[in-house]
Amino acid sequence: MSAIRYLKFAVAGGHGAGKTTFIQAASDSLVVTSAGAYGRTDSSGDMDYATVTINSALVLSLFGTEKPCPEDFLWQILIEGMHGLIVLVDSTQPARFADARAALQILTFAPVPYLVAANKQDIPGAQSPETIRTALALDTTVKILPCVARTKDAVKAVVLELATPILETLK
Ligand SMILES: Nc1nc2c(ncn2[C@@H]2O[C@H](COP(=O)(O)OP(=O)(O)OP(=O)(O)O)[C@@H](O)[C@H]2O)c(=O)[nH]1
Ligand SMILES: [Mg+2]
Repeated sequence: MSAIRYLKFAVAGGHGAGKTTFIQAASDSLVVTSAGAYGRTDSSGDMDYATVTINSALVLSLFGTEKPCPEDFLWQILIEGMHGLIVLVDSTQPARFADARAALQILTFAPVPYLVAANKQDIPGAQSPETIRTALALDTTVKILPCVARTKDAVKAVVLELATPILETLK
């Protein structure tokens, strides 16, 4: 029997991109949120956390955060030993696509494998992953996957797309 692997991922993206929804859909437990640590009132929280049992061999910790916040101790805890980064984009809000660039700045603190999820693809008028790639000037080596964060299977597919190659490197 193979050992259980534990991976730690950040789920980042702008206000309303779907971070809490994504983590809740992936998780079998309730998402824990550190509400109000920065005194913000415009957000469902500053950092989300949940564990996700993908299968008998893989358990994930998912942390939701908007972008780097180096002065915050919770953020310091997040990047310690982080294995991967998922950046969510609200595909229906082209004016907010630049939020994803801010989230990608996390890579300057933790240079880990990452992918971009073009979220809210179920909403009419959502921009395609390739349109978002162009808008964010991401080259073709960056994975951009379509996503509906309200759907457990879609969320797990995104998570596995990032986890699978990371697990290969840990073998
Ligand atoms: N239709 C649809 N709605 C979504 C999807 N993902 C998120 N939403 C909705 O979008 C809104 C914002 O989602 P949240 O998960 O709260 O976004 P967030 O990134 O956690 O936002 P903040 O914590 O405020 O920064 C909520 O009303 C969600 O139900 C999706 O894939 N499809
Ligand atoms: Mg949230």
